[in-house]
Formats: sequence, structure tokens, C-alpha cells
Amino acid sequence: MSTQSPARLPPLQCGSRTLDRATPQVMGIVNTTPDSFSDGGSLYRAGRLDLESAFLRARNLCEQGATILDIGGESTRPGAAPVSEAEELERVVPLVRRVAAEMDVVISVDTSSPAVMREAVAAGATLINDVRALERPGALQAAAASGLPVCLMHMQGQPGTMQDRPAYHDVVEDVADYLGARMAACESAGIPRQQILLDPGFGFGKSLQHNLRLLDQLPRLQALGAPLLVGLSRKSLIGKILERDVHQRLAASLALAVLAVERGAWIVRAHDVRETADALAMCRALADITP
Ligand code: 7PM
Repeated sequence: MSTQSPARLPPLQCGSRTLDRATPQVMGIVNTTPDSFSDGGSLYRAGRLDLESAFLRARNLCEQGATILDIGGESTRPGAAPVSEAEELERVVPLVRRVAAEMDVVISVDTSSPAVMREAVAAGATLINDVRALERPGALQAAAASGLPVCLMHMQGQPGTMQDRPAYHDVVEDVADYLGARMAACESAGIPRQQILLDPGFGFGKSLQHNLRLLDQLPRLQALGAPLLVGLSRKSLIGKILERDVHQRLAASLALAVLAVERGAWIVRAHDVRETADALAMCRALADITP
């Protein structure tokens, strides 16, 4: 466990905005894909992404307490079909531009494509979230050139097949080794250590036991020295334990968010922003008691 007071940790600088490391942060999910696993294309009209609906969704999440919005146009759900770069650009860039023009929030672009990174950053994104940890050719360079913070996530396999028989030597050590190596690759490419976030990638090529062990052992990942981001909201590990469908997973998602923050997570990626922000405010209150 760290002996340094969280208040002394340097803030994360996202463009002109700073995020305070002493306060757990909620990253609200704005999924612009038609088959988003839990918001089911609700931002679509007549088969096309409706920019106004997407913007209203984004504004709502900010009003509910999101300090970061994660805007993505590629579905990484298990079994999802790949999306073309042109389509990803078309879904993401206009929304990033509109949100950047009208709202005071950190905009995270959820992409693995260097072109989408560049265009989204030009449109106002100030954080890069890549479920492939900048492994695509050109992604490290595009991220480094932006000068912005990056979130490196662990995934085993590829979205289409990652959930059939995931296997590890030791899931916690394997994920820690991978994230450590990607952090080193970032530093070699010129992305400073203070600009790196790490994410174990819950649900990305992991069995229920793998997910639970990673959650329990988050402090091992925290020891890598970068702030942690976690995405547990409505994920199938909850369905496996409770046998609840995706819209009946709020209470369990909040429990997991609190447990993750207790174990050292800083940013929680969530669908239900108001409820998550309330839960994390309780974590903060307890962390802040005067001795
Ligand atoms: C299955 C797996 C279904 C994942 C849906 C998802 C994360 C992310 C996503 C995450 C970071 C979802 C996702 N999950 N980015 N993008 N961390 N950094 O729940 O856990 O929306 S997609």
C-alpha cells in the first residue's frame, strides 16, 4: 500500500483541464455504435447516429457528475463485427467537436485507430482510451504526438473470440507484465509516465474467476505506478454471478465500483453516472476523515 497521501499525487493534465487525484472520477460512457451492448443503439434514428441525441446524452452525463466522457465508435463487445475507420471517424469526430465546443468536460476518445486519434484530438478530445494499449501500427506515434494522456488497457485475444477459453499462467502477473511492457513502450515513444493510465480490461478475454482475481488484486497493478481506470459497469461477470440481464445490474455495478476504488482505482467508467458518482462520493468522504 502507498504511504503517500493521495492529495499529494500530481493531477492528470488533460489539455487545459486537470483532474484531481484525491477524488475518484466518473467516466461516463457515450457509445455511438448501433449495437452497444446495453444502450442498444438508442442514439440512432432511421439507421443513422443522431448527433443531437448523442449530444444530449453527453450533456446529461456531465450534469450527473461525469468529469470525463468516453466517446467511442467501435464495438468491442465479444462477437462484435469490426467497423471501418471511415465509419468510426464519422461516428466519433462530429460528436467530439460538438461536446468540446459546448461543454466543460474531459473528452476521452475510445479508439485503437491512429487516424481516429488524430482527428478526435483535432476536434477537441483530451484523453486517448485504447483497449488495444496502442498496439496498432502508428498508434503509439499518434498518441505521443498529441501530448495527451493515454489509457492502456489489457485485452487477451480479439473482440470476436476473446471470451472462448481465456487462459493465463497467473492472470494478475500476466496482466501486470503486459501493462508494464506497454508503459515502457509508451515511454520509449515519448509519452511521459505521468500521462499514463492503466486498466486491467475487465471482460476482455477473462473468465469470471480471472475478473474477480484482478479486482481483488488491483493493488498489485497500482504498484506499477500509474493511476488505474476500471470498467465494470453492467459487465457479464455480474450476469454470471446474479443471472441478471444487462438492465438489472445497477446495484452490483455500484458495489464493484466501490470495491475497485477501495482497492486503489481512480477512474470508474460507467453507464449510470449519477448513481456511480453518489457511491464514489461516499468513498471520498471516508477517505477524507480527519485523524
Ligand atoms: C463487453 C466487454 C461488453 C466490454 C462491453 C464492453 C472498457 C473500455 C469498454 C473498459 C476501458 C463496455 C465495454 N470497456 N475501455 N471500453 N476499459 N478503458 O462495457 O473496461 O462498454 S467496451
